[in-house]
Amino acid sequence: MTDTAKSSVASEAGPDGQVLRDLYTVMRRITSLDAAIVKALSTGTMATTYYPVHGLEAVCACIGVLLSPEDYLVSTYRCLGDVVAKGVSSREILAEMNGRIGGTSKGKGGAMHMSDPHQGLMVTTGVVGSGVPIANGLALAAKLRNEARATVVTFGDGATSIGAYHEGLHLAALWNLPVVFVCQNNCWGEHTSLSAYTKEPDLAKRAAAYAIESVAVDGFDVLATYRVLRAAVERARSGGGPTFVECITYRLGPHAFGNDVAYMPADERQAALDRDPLPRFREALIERGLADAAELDDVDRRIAEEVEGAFEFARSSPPTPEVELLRDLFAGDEEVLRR
Ligand SMILES: Cc1ncc(C[n+]2csc(CCOP(=O)(O)OP(=O)(O)O)c2C)c(N)n1
Ligand SMILES: [Mg+2]
Repeated sequence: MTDTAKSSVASEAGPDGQVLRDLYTVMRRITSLDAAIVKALSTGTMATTYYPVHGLEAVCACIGVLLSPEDYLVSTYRCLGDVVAKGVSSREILAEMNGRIGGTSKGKGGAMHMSDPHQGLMVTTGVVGSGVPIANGLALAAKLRNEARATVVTFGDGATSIGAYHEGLHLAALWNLPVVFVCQNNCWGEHTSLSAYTKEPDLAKRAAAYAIESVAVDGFDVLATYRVLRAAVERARSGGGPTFVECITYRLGPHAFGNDVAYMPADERQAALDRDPLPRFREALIERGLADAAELDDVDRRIAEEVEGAFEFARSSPPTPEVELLRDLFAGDEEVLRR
């Protein structure tokens, strides 16, 4: 573990013990599910397009622990961590990814289009950058209704070169919207590195040009990320307006399941793997006496069982029947179907 990681656990009055345990639990749930999905795809027991999330778990867990079901979240195709963190059950996630009726959208959305409005998970979208204006709309609605809820939108570093993103930041600043823009900077847009596709890789600096409070944080450092995101969510809830948070991480796997990683500099990737957020967090918690190994092993065991049970559930949930294809498309569609 690096000194930076140690000091961020040791210094400053951080979150209490329960929050630390919650962060660990959510991170473990994300990484276990991600690894189990990759294994199921590798062995052919599951078939879907999948964008692995290893490397994002600390950022996602912080968002999840900070938000309540009343707060909104808008995410992308690389959404597993966000969806888990927002409280959607592993069972429903896997059923959705497998096209089963027991999924969050009755199996009709699939891996890239998960939503669960009851948990505040409003949209996940495959269109890069499109979550930003959607989040603005949700935040504007909350503002007009005087609701103290925050809207968080996550997107990749590549999205910061999309037009809708810039229009969205501009408008959010102008209207002082209660939204938190969380850039999950994994240093890659598909197979192109951040430094190769933009002249200004300091994404927080670019966002600040819209007169938005902007901050960059090490997204592998759980507690630093938690502190920054907590301030941003509180600012949104209390009418302080939007915040841009650049969480600097690294994509520890391929862009999509099945892609190779040969184009990624091996030493750069290895250096990132050496900073793998969950093992470092676990070590820091134990070293600082904030949790003991047996307690964390229990969490790991419980989650391993949960993930296994979720696969069972997904397998036993019936495939989505054809009659469902025309349902849930438009408001009042039940009536249309009866005609
Ligand atoms: C508007 C649009 N343009 C192009 C694509 C194709 N595409 C899919 S993923 C991706 C990379 C986006 O990179 P980034 O925003 O950094 O997200 P990451 O995949 O790294 O999480 C691209 C270009 C798309 N889905 N939508
Ligand atoms: Mg990226």
